[in-house]
Amino acid sequence: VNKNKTVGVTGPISLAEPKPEELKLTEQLDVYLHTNDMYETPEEITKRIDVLRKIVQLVDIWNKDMAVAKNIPETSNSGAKVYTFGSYRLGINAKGADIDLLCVVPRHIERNDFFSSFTDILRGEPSIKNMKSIEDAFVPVIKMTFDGIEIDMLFARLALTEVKDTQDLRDDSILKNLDQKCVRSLNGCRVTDEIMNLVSNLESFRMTLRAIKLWAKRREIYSNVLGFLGGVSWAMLVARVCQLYPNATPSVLVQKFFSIYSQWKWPQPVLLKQLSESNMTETFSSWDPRKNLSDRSHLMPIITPCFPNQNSTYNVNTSTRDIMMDEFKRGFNISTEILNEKDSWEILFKPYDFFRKYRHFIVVRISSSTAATHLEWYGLVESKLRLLVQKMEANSVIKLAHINTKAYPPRSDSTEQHCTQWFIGLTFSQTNVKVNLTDEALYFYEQISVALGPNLKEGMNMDVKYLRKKELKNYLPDDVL
Ligand code: 3AT
Ligand code: MN
Ligand code: MN
Repeated sequence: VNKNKTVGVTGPISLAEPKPEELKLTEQLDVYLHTNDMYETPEEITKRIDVLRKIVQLVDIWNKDMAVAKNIPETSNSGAKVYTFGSYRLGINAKGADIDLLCVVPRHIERNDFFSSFTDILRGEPSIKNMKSIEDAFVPVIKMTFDGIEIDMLFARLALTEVKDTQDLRDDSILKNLDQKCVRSLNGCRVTDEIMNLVSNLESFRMTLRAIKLWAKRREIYSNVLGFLGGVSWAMLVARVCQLYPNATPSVLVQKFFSIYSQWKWPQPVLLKQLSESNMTETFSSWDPRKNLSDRSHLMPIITPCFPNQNSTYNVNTSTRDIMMDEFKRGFNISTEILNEKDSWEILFKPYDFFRKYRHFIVVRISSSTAATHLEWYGLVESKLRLLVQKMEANSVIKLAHINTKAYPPRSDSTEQHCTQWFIGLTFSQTNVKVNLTDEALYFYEQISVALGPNLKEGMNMDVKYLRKKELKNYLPDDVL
């Protein structure tokens, strides 16, 4: 650890070294994280390495095939290389997490080859189940389960004749002449690598991030698609705290995290370094509220540290921001008590008691005739739920609309086989109001039907309904309430 390295847009707030009590609290935190599935066993770690090795072997087979098909002499750098990103690359993956991979190829191999000849090779591998290639997505991806481990595999084609083992993906010049899909696919890797580069004490960063991720999941505020924050945003928030307190131990970093973000003057952005300068700004637009009107409406900007800089939190709305700010304040109070040895860690990680917190709810209930249709239907409805929340927020009668990040199955006595329910907790700005949310529901139906377009399948059903607290028991499985 280089203790004098300055990283970040401003210098550190404190260089204080940990005190013995703080180290003891860090140890207790680590025990808590271990007993709550935030670490894998040595066997699980070995299994991941095995799976990765097998994937690289399959890529090597493909490389040989490609050399022949493209009539290119096969050298060690002529084929595809596999990079990891996401939580596995950060070294913080919990039990059961996926592995995020990026396949980087030289210019003679095309995306089309990845989604045809490479997927053919994957199909021949008996350890691979549930393979799904999604070629026409915003970020094309092959999803699969390899020996029980979920894999997301992206693809990027560089404008180079060779990809060397030492190729650093953080180098901006590799983006030149790439198509948008490749730039987006490279982005995950570039961001993960740059975050790690911008933090001086990786071990402290990792433990703190594991703690914050567990806390965010327990408090129901971990979900990019629903308007809360996803893994990359949480990682950047923690990284910034590590920059400000480079020598602090995780018990202190957790408390500083809450202290800083409970007082943060949003929409002031969180930055890990100055916005990147580039001569490619014409081709790839970076987040910049001085230039782009739309960037000015972002409520909680947390900006990725490489070009093109992006706001990782554009889904945040005023309800989700207020909910997260309340959680930061709660976290600050409790973690301060913990540092004063008046509370224990488990208080901080107490699950959010969603169904007791509200008296009024909206249930969005979907069902499908087959499992395959349901997967598609689920993804589509989930990706639009924040629009319903936003619409409800715009209604002056509603003070807060809180979407629960967990989706629930129906009661065991339900006749529907493929069914999912989401719940929104409501508070009103006046008492004794007569609620009529028909407009909001209609708006949501319309958004869904526009998004579905011609993909509407028979057996896709949806129902949006207002519920009082006492009606929840007719919808939720017994063990939830
Ligand atoms: P987990 O441990 O997997 O829960 P993670 O941080 O690895 O945490 P993900 O696997 O969901 O989270 O995402 C890893 C990265 O993949 C983050 C982002 O750069 C990219 N990514 C995730 N979801 C999408 C998406 N829908 N479209 C494009 N990129 C995505
Ligand atoms: Mn992941
Ligand atoms: Mn993933």
